[in-house]
This record gives sequence, C-alpha cells and structure tokens, in this order.
Amino acid sequence: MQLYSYFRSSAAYRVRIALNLKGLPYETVPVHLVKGGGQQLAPAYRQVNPNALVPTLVDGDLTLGQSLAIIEYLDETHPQPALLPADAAGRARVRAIALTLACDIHPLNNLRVLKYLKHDLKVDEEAKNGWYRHWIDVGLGGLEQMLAGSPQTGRFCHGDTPTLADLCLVPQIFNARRFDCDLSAFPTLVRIDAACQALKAFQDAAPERQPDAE
Ligand SMILES: N[C@@H](CCC(=O)N[C@@H](CS)C(=O)NCC(=O)O)C(=O)O
Repeated sequence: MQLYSYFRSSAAYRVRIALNLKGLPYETVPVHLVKGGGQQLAPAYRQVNPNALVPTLVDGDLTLGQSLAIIEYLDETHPQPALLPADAAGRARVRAIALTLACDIHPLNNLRVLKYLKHDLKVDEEAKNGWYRHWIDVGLGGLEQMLAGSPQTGRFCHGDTPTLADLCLVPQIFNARRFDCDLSAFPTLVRIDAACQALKAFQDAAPERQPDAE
C-alpha cells in the first residue's frame, strides 16, 4: 500500500496509527503542504485526490481519500485488532467521538482555512492563532465532558483498547500543543493521549518519526 502523507497532517497521522496497529507495511509518498505553495494543489496530485487534501491511500486498484473512510476500509479488510467495538451502540459512540474531532474541530483549523483567513480576509497572525485556539477550546471542551462523564470511557476513549476515536484524538492533541493551546481544562483527554503515546503504533506514527519530517 502507498500512503500520500505529510508528516504534520493530522488526518494522515490518524491513518498511520491504524496501519501501525494492524501491522500493515506501507510506503509513504510525501506531499509537502507548504513548499511551493503546497504540492497538494499541483495537477499531478489532484489526479490522485481531486479534493487536494492528504491523506490518500492506494491499495491495488483502489485509490481512497478521507481518513475515516480509509480507516474503516482497513478495519474491514484487516479486522484485527478491531478499531470499532463489536456492538452497534459502542460503534455509534466511537464514531460520534471520531466525528466530533474530524468534522467539528479539525476542518475549522485546516491549513486552507488558515490561509484564507490570512491572505484573503487579512486577519493578522495573533487573530488567526486566536481563531485556532478558540475552536480547539470549544471542541475539546465538549469532548472532555462527553468522555469524563461516561462509564464507557476507559483507559482509552472507549474501553481499554484503542479505537477509531483514539486515532482521531491523538493528532488533535498534537496540533493543540503545537499551537500552544492550554489543555489544563481537558484532563481526561490528556490522560487518554498519554495512554496512547505509551503504545509503539502511536509512537511510530508521530510526525517527527516520518520520513518527510523536517
Ligand atoms: N476530511 C479529510 C481532511 C483532510 C485534510 O484536511 N487534510 C489536510 C491536512 S490534515 C490537508 O491536506 N490540508 C491541505 C490544505 O488545507 O491545503 C480527511 O479526514 O481525510
């Protein structure tokens, strides 16, 4: 398999963790999101992923974008270890946590949104970073409440084995730290992140361990 990835991309980071947990070898195809205005925007990459976003997974004849779709594909084709619970209610809860991170928090702070704020709306650096921290704070605040108040939260977001939810949480916490967000109001999320970081699959997926890391 080939994974079009950028070391700091949190969506690619999710997929890297899934591949590592399942012990699946893959080749990284680096797509630099900043160099030359962003290689994701080049016609050659748009042929691979018309949305001009990473990650993209290539598995034989299949070329697939969208990290959550990729992870569910990997989970169905390589079921062990399972990244979704066996019961419908558990699966729904895990997906709800994952979607909170991937759909409600991450897109607001994506590179192209930040670029638009800066270059088109002429928002200064301080206000742009304020925007970033605001949406992290709102999103993680809700998630902290969801997880801290649930008996289904265990060592990880759902029980005591990593699921799709943890694959989305860890990259988001990485991003929050990178932008100096104050995480003191989210002790459950910080605790779960630490539990994940103890696992080799998560460590090996970290941005600084990628072949394209700078
Ligand atoms: N919903 C997509 C989001 C993908 C995405 O936003 N990727 C970011 C990196 S984390 C990207 O390629 N950004 C490039 C840009 O904003 O121009 C997924 O989960 O795969």
